[in-house]
Amino acid sequence: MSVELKTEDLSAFAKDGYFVARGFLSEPVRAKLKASILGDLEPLVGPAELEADVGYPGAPGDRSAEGGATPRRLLHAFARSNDLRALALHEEVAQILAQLMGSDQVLLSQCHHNCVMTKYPGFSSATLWHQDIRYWSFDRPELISVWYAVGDELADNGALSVIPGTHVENFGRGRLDRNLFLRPELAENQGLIEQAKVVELAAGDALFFHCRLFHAAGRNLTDQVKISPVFTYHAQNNQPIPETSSDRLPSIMLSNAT
Ligand SMILES: O=C(O)CCC(=O)C(=O)O
Repeated sequence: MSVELKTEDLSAFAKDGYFVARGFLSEPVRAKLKASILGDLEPLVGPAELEADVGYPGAPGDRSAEGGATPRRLLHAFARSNDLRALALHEEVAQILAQLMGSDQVLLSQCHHNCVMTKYPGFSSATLWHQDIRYWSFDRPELISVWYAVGDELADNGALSVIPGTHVENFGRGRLDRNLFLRPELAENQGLIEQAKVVELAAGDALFFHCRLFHAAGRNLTDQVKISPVFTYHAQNNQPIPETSSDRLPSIMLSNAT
């Protein structure tokens, strides 16, 4: 059955750079996914990135510090399990992306995101304001990521915040620091950050967001781990630039995008 995006979701995505598909995963699918991901976390099945590796605010100083073994991302999500593979290739996602991209040939990138983001109590870090496209190299900066809430995502466990509309604005290089995060000390950036909204998600929701949308997230201050699979997609007519990090692995064509 073909999914028709609601007009308000299409307009929200065009105007704000994101929209949330509420209750996207059924309870049995969500529960099975959670069990499969937890199985890869305890004990940790690599490849994985640790909090100590990213060095974001709040992360342990290095792998030998207290909490130094805390995972931050389970990498290569698509290749990890049948549950994650089915999620990455989800037929309804393909149909929604086809409408958002105006193309019925949609591909999953294996090079970007394609991971399960984790936020552990105690040793998680915050992510500063950034656009995902900053390190990605494609013909056009027009990729879309889908972020799934396996459990509830609220401000106190590190839910994403976004600055609506930033996916269509241009930002001079001077507004960003050496790692291409927004420089919070600049008055013009402060005005922008004041417009931020927390995107609260309930377990099973899916957030679709543009690769130029500025977003950030806080630490997990609760006592439960937060786990969020994230996949990124591009249209067939928007290819990775050869020999860049975006071209390390082949993209996977989704079927049933129409
Ligand atoms: O969960 C977070 O801290 C945000 C992660 C994020 O935005 C990213 O890795 O691009």
